[in-house]
Amino acid sequence: MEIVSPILTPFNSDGTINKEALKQHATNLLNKGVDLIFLNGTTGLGPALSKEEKKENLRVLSDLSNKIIFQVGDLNLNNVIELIKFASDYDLRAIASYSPYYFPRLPEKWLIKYFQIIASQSRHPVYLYNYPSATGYDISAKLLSKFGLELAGVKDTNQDLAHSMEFKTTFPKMKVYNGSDTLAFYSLLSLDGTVASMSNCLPTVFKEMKEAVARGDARKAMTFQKLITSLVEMARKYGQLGSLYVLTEITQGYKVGGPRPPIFPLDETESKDLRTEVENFLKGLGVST
Ligand code: ELE
Repeated sequence: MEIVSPILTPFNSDGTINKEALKQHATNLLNKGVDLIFLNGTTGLGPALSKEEKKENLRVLSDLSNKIIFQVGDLNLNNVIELIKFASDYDLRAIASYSPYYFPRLPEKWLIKYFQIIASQSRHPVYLYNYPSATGYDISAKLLSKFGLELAGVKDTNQDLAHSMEFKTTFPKMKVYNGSDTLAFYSLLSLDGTVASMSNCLPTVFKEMKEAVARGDARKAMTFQKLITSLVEMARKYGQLGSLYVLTEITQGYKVGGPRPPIFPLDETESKDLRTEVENFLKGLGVST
């Protein structure tokens, strides 16, 4: 049972990556009980990072590399292969990729071919990052099975937990994580773990939820899930990706820079309103974050 944090990428106001903030944030998350870091994911603004920036993120976290799943997806397969080659010098947990996206009506065969090429190039285990609502393509257990493609793991970002569980029943050895914050408790309970964006700002809550699940205290674990879901709702009002930077600063007490447009930072009033709402909400609960 693992908590995987899709780490945000901290940007400076000039749009460059704030490397010190990234290092500090990753170290803090792991110290507080996060098991693995998912680098260059959606929360890390992966599709908006250049291949050089994706490499830079791994270089910055090279000391922690055995706790890293390195996301290499790109619409240019040459870039993907270059990132896989780059990653071969690091002792990673796995590499991962979302499917090609944007282009409509890609044949199933091409989608599978993309992952077959990745698997043939990587010396590390390969995890599928399946996020149908973002990519437009569902690389389901059925599709993998239809083409006989076996991968080492999957992060399935899907509101349908049964869809994630199907990977486990079809491929019993596959590591299966669900990527929805609102299903984190259920993912810890029934899969190999959760990849949850809110673990950026609530690492201790996730750790305590995992411990509650481990000792069979589902009721307690549910109280943590409710807290996580409430924060998701607060964050979504202002744009979840931008809000996470503010939430992390509020709960962790250090600055993690901001996002990079077109993922816009919250303006001053929005940040203040979010802070007030979150602080009031957390005050009554007496939980550590
Ligand atoms: C999730 C998104 C999913 C996290 C990543 C993640 O950032 O790489 O709102 O459930 O679609 O994919 O946070 O968010 P929802 O794995």
